[in-house]
Amino acid sequence: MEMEKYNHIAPPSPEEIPVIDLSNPNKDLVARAVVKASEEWGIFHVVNHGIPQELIQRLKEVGTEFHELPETAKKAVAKPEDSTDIEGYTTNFKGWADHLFHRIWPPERINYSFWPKNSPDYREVNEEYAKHIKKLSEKIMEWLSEGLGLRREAFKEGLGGEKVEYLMKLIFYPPCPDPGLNNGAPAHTDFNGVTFLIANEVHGLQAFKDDNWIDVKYDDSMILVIIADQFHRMSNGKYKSAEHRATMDTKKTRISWPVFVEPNLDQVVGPLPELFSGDDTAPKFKPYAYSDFKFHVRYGLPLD
Ligand SMILES: O=C(O)CCC(=O)C(=O)O
Repeated sequence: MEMEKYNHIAPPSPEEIPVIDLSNPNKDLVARAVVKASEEWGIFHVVNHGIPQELIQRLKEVGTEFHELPETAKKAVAKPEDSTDIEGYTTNFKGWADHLFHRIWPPERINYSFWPKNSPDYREVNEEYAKHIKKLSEKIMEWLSEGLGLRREAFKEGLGGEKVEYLMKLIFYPPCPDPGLNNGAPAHTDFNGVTFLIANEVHGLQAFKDDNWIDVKYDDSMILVIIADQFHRMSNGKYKSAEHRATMDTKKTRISWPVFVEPNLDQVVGPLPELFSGDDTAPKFKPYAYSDFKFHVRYGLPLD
């Protein structure tokens, strides 16, 4: 959800985004750290997440190779002009950036015509990454469910179960002579359930907390987890949908690879009904079909 009012460059705050080590054998401690970070920040890093470093490196390489192709070659996966779907390559889609979207899960929703053919490994690497991200995402959903006292399947089921979609977005932010002029990605929260992000060595992502923009610092060992609007609503507001934005570098191209975990367009998502059994807490949000939710936000219509 975009929030233009915050679209200014403010001095960063010294606070640091939480880093959670998923290899800690005390899984209760890990689960509690994930829940706390989701309640207080809505954004956190995970390390020792089980996704092989080499796979992440290959994912970045095949994406960077695509970026380095001539513009005419990139048009092979262009988003068709009459398309009502999001998949495909667009330039200056929004802000100072080029984007390539393609789904990586579930298999029946994959359209390989939007997957670049420049690298023979592109498909294998992305398919492998999809399996790992799905596993990580489902683990985090289990912890978030249990953190609310629910069955561990509650979040996944609420988002659509086996129909949950994983949307890869490659974002290329070219160098910008005056980063103050334009933000690569204006301040917003994500529409979907949860987002997993990696990026190249050029930093630029910032998160908004307690009236400050905080620089998101990362290294290759980290995957950034961003709690988004649907998880905020499913948890009846307990988990925070993190506002964030991307600034640009004056000299280098920044590339990021967020994967958006989202309901399919027909899935109706709202506060999880199990939250309201037995006490007098009332739902704070109305349920919406995901397509309808996006429509409301995009056109600034009141939601609740
Ligand atoms: O490029 C980034 O680091 C952030 C991208 C982002 O916020 C988005 O695509 O929603």
